[in-house]
Amino acid sequence: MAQIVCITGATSGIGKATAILFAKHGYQLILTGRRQERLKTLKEELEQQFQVKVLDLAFDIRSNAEVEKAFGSLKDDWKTVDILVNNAGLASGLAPIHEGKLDDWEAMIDTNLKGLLYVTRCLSPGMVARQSGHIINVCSTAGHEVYPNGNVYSATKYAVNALSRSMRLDLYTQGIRVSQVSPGHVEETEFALVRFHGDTDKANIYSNFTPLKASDVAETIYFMASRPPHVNIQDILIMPSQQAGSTFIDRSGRKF
Ligand code: NDP
Ligand code: 8X3
Repeated sequence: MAQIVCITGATSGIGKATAILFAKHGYQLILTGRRQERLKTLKEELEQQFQVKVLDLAFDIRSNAEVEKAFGSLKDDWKTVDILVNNAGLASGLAPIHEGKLDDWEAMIDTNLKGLLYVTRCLSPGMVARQSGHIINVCSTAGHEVYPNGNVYSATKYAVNALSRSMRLDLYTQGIRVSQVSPGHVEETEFALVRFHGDTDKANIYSNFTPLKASDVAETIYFMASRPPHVNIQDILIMPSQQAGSTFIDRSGRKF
């Protein structure tokens, strides 16, 4: 039977690219996000193109009640999730700490941190019972270094980094792998548009250098997931060639 991978935040960007790649490799997929129509369209496309089974679960990851309802409703043939990719997340706003908006802070903390915890709490007991599984968290360069105005987004990604490391300590004796990918700037996502609340001018941050593509991060996730069982990749920090840190970006043009 095909392995089951659950990817949160599969309606766009890195999550969608990861879904496509795992489908290409024949995995059974549970795809989540709030935008139900997008999930349905992606499900139909992947089922048709790759002859794989796809289950679409539309819910808001910020609500533990919705998370528990969605995963509590899984039929037997969907219950044994082998790989969980905790990808859903966002940056909301880019402001100094004294001007930050509470709604932005709460959206980031509730999604990037609490949402990741809710889903992990739902799916990890099954992995422990089966003594098998792999959790892959999508962190960021922002989980390794801070930058001006990135304050709360960075704080949530530092928390993801801490959780990846502590989950690993909790689960390594249970036959469960825990990995993390930490990307720099990634285009073919809605990340910048979401960060700047739909302002396309402000979100135009990729035109003067060549960032990573969502598919580059998807390939990294797939690489970690497809290592032999005795190999646990702890973290892959991946940046565009024109980026050498959160605040070091060669913006002299798209070189690649
Ligand atoms: P996108 O905005 O393209 O994708 C974000 C995904 O998260 C969407 O599918 C969205 O689905 C989902 N999501 C957001 N909020 C919620 C919610 N409340 N409930 C359920 N799902 C939610 O951005 P990316 O692909 O770039 O982001 C994916 C991850 O990668 C994030 O964790 C981000 O922090 C991280 N990252 C991104 C980088 C970049 O430069 N793009 C760099 C480093 C890390 P929907 O809106 O349908 O709910
Ligand atoms: C996304 C990359 O630099 O905007 O995590 O924080 S950054």
